[in-house]
Order: sequence, then C-alpha cells, then structure tokens
Amino acid sequence: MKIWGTRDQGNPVRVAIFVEEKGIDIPFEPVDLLNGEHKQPAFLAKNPAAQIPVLELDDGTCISETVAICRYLERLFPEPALMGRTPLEEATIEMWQRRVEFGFFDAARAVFRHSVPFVKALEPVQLSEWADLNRPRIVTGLEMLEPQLANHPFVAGPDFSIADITAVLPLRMLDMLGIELPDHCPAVARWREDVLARPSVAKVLTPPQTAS
Ligand SMILES: N[C@@H](CCC(=O)N[C@@H](CS)C(=O)NCC(=O)O)C(=O)O
Repeated sequence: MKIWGTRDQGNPVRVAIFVEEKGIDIPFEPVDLLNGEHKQPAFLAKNPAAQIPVLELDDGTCISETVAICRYLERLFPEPALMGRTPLEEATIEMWQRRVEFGFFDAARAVFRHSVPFVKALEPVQLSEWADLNRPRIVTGLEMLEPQLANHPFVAGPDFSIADITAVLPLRMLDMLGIELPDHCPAVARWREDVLARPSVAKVLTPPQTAS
C-alpha cells in the first residue's frame, strides 16, 4: 500500500495523522500539484477527480477521498478507534466530522484558495470577494463548536477522532489567514492547543530537523 500526496501538506495531512494515530507505517509518494502532475493521465487513472490523497493498494486498486481512505484503514486497523465503535458512536463522530468539514474546514479552504498568492497555480481565478465572504464563516464554524468543546475534551465527545483530525489544517491556518479566535470561544482555544500539541499532529506537521 502507498499514499499519493505530500504528508505535511493539504488533505494528505489528515490521512497522515490518522495513520500516525494507528501506529502503522504507510509510505507517502509526493505529487507535484503546482506543476500539474495530478492532471496528467498517469495520475488521472488513479483519481479522475485530480486530487490527492489517493490510497493505492498492492493490486493497483485506488481509493480517493480522505474520509473513504480513513474508513478503509479503520476497518483494517481498528485500534485505536477513530471513527467510533458502537452505532451511536459512529453516527455521532460522522455527524461532527461533517459539521467540521462542511463548516469550518470548507470556509478556511475557500479563504486559503482565494487569498493566498501561491495558490493561484491551483485556483487561477482567485475571487477576493469569495475569500472575504468566507472569513466570517470560519468564525461561525468555530462558534458552533464552542458549547460542545465546553463540555467535552474533543469535538465528538470523550475521545480524539477523525472529527478533530479534519480540524487540524484550518486550526493551523488561522494565523496565516488573519483570523483571530474569538474571545468568547475559550473552549475552542483550549482544544486548539491540545490538538496541535498532540504527538501525531506534531510529528506530521513539524519538519524533520536536518543536520547542516
Ligand atoms: N474531497 C477531497 C478533497 C481533496 C483535495 O482538495 N485535495 C487537494 C489538495 S489539498 C488537491 O488535490 N487539489 C488539486 C487542485 O486543486 O487542482 C478529499 O477529501 O480528499
């Protein structure tokens, strides 16, 4: 098995953290998005949507979409459970995962893609109005999480889950996007510190030290 995508950039980060939490070792194969490698026939044969990450199995089967990849790995490596064990846990985690992804994550993604200059290689028409419209949606997404995080250590309840993993990239991007955590969201601030300091997250997002 291998995963197409750069381990510490974009959506592959979510799979890399998932893999770290499981304690398994799957190699990552970088894809040069800025030079359009993902739009070449060889990559399109793996994912016609021209996106990373893609999990390629030893028989050549390819699975794309971050959550689908995580679902497959969860079935193969059930411990520690990151997508729930009981029907109720599974549904609760999926509910929060989708709330985080379609609210907070998508708003941050829109601001990132439409306001950060180097992303123009992927988003040739950057609409600053779309970025501006989505900035307050990031805050709304966080405000939605505040009451939940005031009562639970993690987004979906007592345990770290895929719902927290989905939040990592946007949480890390807030400073770059010029978004301040609202003062009335102290539980979100606490959770952000906890999640970004988590060993799996730090390992994926901290560049390896080179001797030079
Ligand atoms: N829904 C997909 C989204 C994947 C995605 O947006 N990948 C980005 C990198 S973070 C990509 O490949 N973008 C290529 C492009 O914009 O041309 C998932 O969950 O995996």
